[in-house]
Amino acid sequence: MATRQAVTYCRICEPLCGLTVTVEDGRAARIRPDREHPLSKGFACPKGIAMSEIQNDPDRVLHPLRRRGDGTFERVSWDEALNDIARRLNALRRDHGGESIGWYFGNPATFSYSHPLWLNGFMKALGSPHFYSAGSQDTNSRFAASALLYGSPHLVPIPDLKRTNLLVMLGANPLVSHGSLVSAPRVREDLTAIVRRGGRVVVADPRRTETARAFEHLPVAPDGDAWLLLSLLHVLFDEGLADEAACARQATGIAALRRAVRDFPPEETGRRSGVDAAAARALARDLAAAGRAVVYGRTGTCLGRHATLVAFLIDAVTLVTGNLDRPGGAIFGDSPLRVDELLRMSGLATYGRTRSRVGAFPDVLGTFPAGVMAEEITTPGRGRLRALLVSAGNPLLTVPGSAALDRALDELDLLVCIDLYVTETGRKADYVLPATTFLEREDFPLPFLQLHLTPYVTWTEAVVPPRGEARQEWEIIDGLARRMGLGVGAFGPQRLAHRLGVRPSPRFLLDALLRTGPRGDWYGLRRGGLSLRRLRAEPHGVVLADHQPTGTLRRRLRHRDRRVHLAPREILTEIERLAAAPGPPPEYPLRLIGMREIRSHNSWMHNAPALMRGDRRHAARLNPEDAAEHGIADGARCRITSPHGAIELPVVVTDEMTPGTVAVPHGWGHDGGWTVANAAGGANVNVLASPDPEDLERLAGMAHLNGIPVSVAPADAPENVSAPR
Ligand SMILES: Nc1nc2c(c(=O)[nH]1)N[C@H]1C(S)=C(S)[C@@H](COP(=O)(O)OP(=O)(O)OC[C@H]3O[C@@H](n4cnc5c(=O)[nH]c(N)nc54)[C@H](O)[C@@H]3O)O[C@H]1N2
Ligand SMILES: Nc1nc2c(c(=O)[nH]1)N[C@H]1C(S)=C(S)[C@@H](COP(=O)(O)OP(=O)(O)OC[C@H]3O[C@@H](n4cnc5c(=O)[nH]c(N)nc54)[C@H](O)[C@@H]3O)O[C@H]1N2
Ligand code: SF4
Ligand SMILES: [Mo]
Repeated sequence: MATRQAVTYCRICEPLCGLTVTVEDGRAARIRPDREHPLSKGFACPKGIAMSEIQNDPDRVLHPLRRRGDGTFERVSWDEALNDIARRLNALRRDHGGESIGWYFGNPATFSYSHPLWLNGFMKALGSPHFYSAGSQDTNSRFAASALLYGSPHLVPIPDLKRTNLLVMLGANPLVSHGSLVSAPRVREDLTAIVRRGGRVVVADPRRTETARAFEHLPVAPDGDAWLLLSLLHVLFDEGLADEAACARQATGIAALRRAVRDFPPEETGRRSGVDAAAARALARDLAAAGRAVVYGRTGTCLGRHATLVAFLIDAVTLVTGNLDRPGGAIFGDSPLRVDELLRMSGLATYGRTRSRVGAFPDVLGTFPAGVMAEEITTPGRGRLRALLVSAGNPLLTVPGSAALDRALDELDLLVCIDLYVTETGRKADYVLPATTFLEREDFPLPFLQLHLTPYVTWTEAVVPPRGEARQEWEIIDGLARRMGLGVGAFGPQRLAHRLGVRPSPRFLLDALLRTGPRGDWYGLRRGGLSLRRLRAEPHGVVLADHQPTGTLRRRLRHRDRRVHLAPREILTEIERLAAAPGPPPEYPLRLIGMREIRSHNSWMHNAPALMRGDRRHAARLNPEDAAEHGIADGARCRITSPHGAIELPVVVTDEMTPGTVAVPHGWGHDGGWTVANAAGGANVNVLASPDPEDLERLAGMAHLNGIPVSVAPADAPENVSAPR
């Protein structure tokens, strides 16, 4: 047997941990953490290790599949599949225009350097606004806030964990999620080090999470963050704690912001934030006094009713306490590629340049909220969405209002999924096209370069050849575009090349961007500069500096006045809307929030036996008081009902939940082409979320997936309900 060790990096979540793969006869037999990786230094979580099971999964789709009339799939050749898809898409273009064709790309797409590049080019060539992603269930509020604050949607500050004295974390659980919108592979160590050097980590969360337990827990009400942050700003201004010099130097709109928060003293907001006045005042004072402090928020704050406002206020607090763009505060990561310029030149760095047909939502980086897809499909008239392609996503389990989306997908003329599996969404598809896993493709961490706490760059070759007939997404897109007579060009240079009749590969493009970037070798003019060849020679990657730079704000800002805008009209309006927001409906007394599990990854790793060991079950978590009040015993099945649907799950009664909240992980309730995942049972929690575009957050179209009003009751006949097998 031919055995070799290959070095690569994990592309499941954001730390991008280094991996060593044992390859036996061209097969990825085993995965271990890469001890020589300069940042992850031998760390990898169970998901990364279990990727070998996904890689070799007998349930993987290895050939293009076409749906038969009876709902089963038959194998077809790539030519048959792509020719027919191209023909049908071109017929739609002819009859209804390019705007009848849409694309949804899921979370794993952003871990490939080539997939988003080719996809953007394809959608641009098509001229379709129907571009959707997991972003409206994840980060788009953060991008919208950055557009308002900095004039640049992709300029996202990262918390300088390595140098801060006080980290206030809202709605994030990095000990499980391993960090998001910041790449820090040994995040537990980084957090522990803050405490060890005399600092503090405060975790504001409705659940006493793994991270909250390890540090200081500040219980908050679901959707309470905007109230809390407004009250912190109130105290900072009211008690004269604002860093006036920083405000004057960095921002405009301070006076208007000060006025806007006047009516939000902690004594008033406590009822909505769940944080009592004394605690909020103390936190504001601590933030002002810490010297080096930073506020950081993640999905817990992005999937609420006021997500963009919350993301905005997080940076506002950081700025007003003098902690923006300085060591230990929130800092702006640099990239060895000219990402800012490239995005701008390619017209990709947009917010609100166009509006969606349904709901009139502003685009965020060229995409519309996935929460409107269902209505875009069912609403007649010009611009109706008639064909949908889905790559690396499973919207039926991840987008709000699953039942409505499920029905809407049936009305499509064509649904195509590009995936590793026949997912729940894929089951409904006319074609399922097999994609390579990340072990089967070369890669570069393009969107994560600016998010690395320690500036770092790496390149990997494919570790094993594709199984079966799996293809990389860019190749599939290219094949489709050729057949449709479209030129795929997202980037200026790429477009130019296409016009000249050349179709440069992603690898070629990347090398050119790297070599002509700020750290490039300029084709030999700069010794020791970066090039693909140099990165190939350093498989564990290259650390570029100890820390991301600070003092770069002025250069990075895109507002013409080179100031952070602290009082844009959109935000002042949101604050008014917040103040007028009605309380929750009395018939749904509890609030449903999400949670992530260490051995799950959204909806796609429940088929790996190593992750499902120990009879894992999908369950809801409920506080003992609520359980008693509603007559639900630990381990019993409960029924959770929202205005939009109901699910049944076993209950774990635990005081880690604050009273009045229920937590349910998403991505369960499988019914696709997977053996292990289907057998695990569980329920699709997103049937409880609203399918109504009216219920999406206004400024970024964020799905409302945290803080959903629900009621709970014992499931009708506990013994008779079929328990998860
Ligand atoms: N209720 C609730 N819903 C949520 C969330 C929540 O917290 N609560 N979180 C939201 C968040 S943050 C996210 S990111 C979304 C995720 O939403 P989605 O991206 O729609 O869903 P995933 O489950 O990540 O599905 C990824 C799919 O890509 C496939 N895949 C994996 N690798 C590759 C690859 O390299 N190429 C291709 N072509 N396919 C691949 C997998 O098999 C899987 O089917 O879910 C969102 N939904
Ligand atoms: N093991 C594992 N790791 C993952 C993933 C996974 O599915 N499994 N998914 C990856 C993805 S796609 C992402 S985007 C990241 C997400 O990374 P994180 O955002 O760090 O992950 P979550 O565990 O969802 O943390 C959200 C927290 O917000 C809390 N919360 C809910 N509602 C509110 C609220 O209204 N206010 C506040 N303050 N808190 C609230 C929840 O209790 C939860 O603890 O994780 C990534 N890493
Ligand atoms: S934390 Fe786990 S899944 Fe995420 S990159 Fe590291 S090994 Fe991969
Ligand atoms: Mo995500």
